[in-house]
Amino acid sequence: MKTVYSPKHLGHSGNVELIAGAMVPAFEKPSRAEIIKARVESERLGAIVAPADHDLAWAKKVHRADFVDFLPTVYDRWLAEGRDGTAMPMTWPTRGLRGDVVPKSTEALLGYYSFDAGATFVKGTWEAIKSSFDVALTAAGLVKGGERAAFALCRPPGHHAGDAFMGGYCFINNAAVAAHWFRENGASRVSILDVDYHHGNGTQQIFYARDDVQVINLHGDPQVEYPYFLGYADETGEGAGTGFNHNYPMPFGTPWAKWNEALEDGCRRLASYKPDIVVVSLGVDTFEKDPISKFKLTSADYPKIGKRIAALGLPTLFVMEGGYAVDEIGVNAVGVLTGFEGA
Ligand code: SP5
Ligand code: ZN
Repeated sequence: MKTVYSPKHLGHSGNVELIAGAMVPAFEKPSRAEIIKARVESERLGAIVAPADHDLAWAKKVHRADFVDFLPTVYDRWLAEGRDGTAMPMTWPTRGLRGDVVPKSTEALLGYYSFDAGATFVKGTWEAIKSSFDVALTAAGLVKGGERAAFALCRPPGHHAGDAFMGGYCFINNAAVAAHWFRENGASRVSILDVDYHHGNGTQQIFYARDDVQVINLHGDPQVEYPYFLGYADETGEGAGTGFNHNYPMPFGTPWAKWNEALEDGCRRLASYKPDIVVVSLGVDTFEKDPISKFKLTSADYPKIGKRIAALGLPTLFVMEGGYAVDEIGVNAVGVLTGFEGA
């Protein structure tokens, strides 16, 4: 399969993050995508192609226009207010505060448009966000054009970003943009299978009331794992979307055998929905050595994920999400793809 990749992600670099009470270099860093790209090359997965420029109108189909329009302005505004370094929010309009006012300060707007402090900006961040969006839509175009599968090597990731909020290293929800694009380009139904360790709260929120995009999420139990406030098993959709959202929260320490039971059940539900396309939110932070996660998958398990997805027999778009064990991220992410190809 082809991989779509842009070097523009490299400008989203040098960010710091606040984790467990300490400021540290961000776990979501450029070497992640570079190591995956190198593994795509050494495994000869297929050609690596550059993305084409796409209109942000496609982002505005799943995100609020004012949110999308804010993103390119953030870092210049941050500098204009006399700051430098990593731009991040530190105040949020939670219960008891005014959710209806739109302040002027950049820090306040960052809080207005986010749910945590994890989506941070440096000078090259917007260009990286835009390139990641272009990568997803270019890869979607390959699948629409008849390829069995394509790999969108997106960075930054997207699945925590909702209609008008960023967070968790995510800004534009690349998988959601692609899924909606498929809907407007010939697909009647699209399934999103999110195998990242963290619940894809943004993806769930975007499609929660829709019956034309099914969302299946396998993840750490939100009672004890980020993003904490969404991803419970009783969240099954609302209105027309009732019955089209499925969550599989799992405890710390979950090994392949248990995780695979959830994958099987998710794939069974997916197949019975009879989608025209599958979009896989591909995170490999389920890995046993992931520095911020607590599942126990091994490198040998990732090809099995790909093989199971291939058995669905559907056109498939893989969209890169998380995975922070950088030394093994190439082996694990590309392992899913070679497992898919070999099946
Ligand atoms: C795309 C993606 O994978 N985003 C993940 C964002 C996670 N951010 C919060 C992580 C909190 C981890 N807490 C455990 C700390 C262990 N030292
Ligand atoms: Zn994750």
